[in-house]
Amino acid sequence: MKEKLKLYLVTDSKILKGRDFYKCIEDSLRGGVTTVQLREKESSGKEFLDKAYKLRELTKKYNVMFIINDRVDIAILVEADGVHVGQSDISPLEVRRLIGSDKIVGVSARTLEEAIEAKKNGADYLGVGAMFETNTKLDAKAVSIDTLKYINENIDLPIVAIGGLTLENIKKIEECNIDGYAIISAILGAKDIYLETKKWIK
Ligand code: TZP
Ligand code: MG
Repeated sequence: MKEKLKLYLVTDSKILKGRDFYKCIEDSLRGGVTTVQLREKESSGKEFLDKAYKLRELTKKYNVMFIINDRVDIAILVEADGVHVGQSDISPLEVRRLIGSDKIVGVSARTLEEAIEAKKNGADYLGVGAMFETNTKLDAKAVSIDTLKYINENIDLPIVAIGGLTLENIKKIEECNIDGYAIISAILGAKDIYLETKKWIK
């Protein structure tokens, strides 16, 4: 599980500026991302389901974990590996009741209290952020590096950091010893997604 969280790509087709969605995601898979989360805030249900079926196939081909943001129904339909929910979404407990004990539930947390609650409610991993300034999620609230470290030291769950991560600024959070980096723009905004992903893997 920890291995699979190392380089966690979150999708947002807006960042692709018209480039082909599947080609871009496949470039990142060839480059070595270890998880793909389908997160398309502007897709209709129909578009989201279509993308989910196609990414399920692609992630299988590359033996990569496939997580769906929010839409438990779609995760069940396409047999995704799991679901990721935030603090204002349905509780991890309810997600678990729907998707079953063999699937993965990821939860966003910004404080130790939220992290403790998420673990109590059956979370398998946590996403913590936004660590740095981001233009991708406009309502993202900042989390300090000290808080990331504090959560990681006090919670026995794998943790991925998210929010404005770049190859430069991740040096600032290396000391926190977390399990992975979750990224949108630093990979999907790159001109050559394949080469950029390889740089992250390195
Ligand atoms: N949650 C907190 S920040 C964020 C999400 C989904 C956006 C991350 O995108 P980027 O482009 O890597 O900053
Ligand atoms: Mg959500």
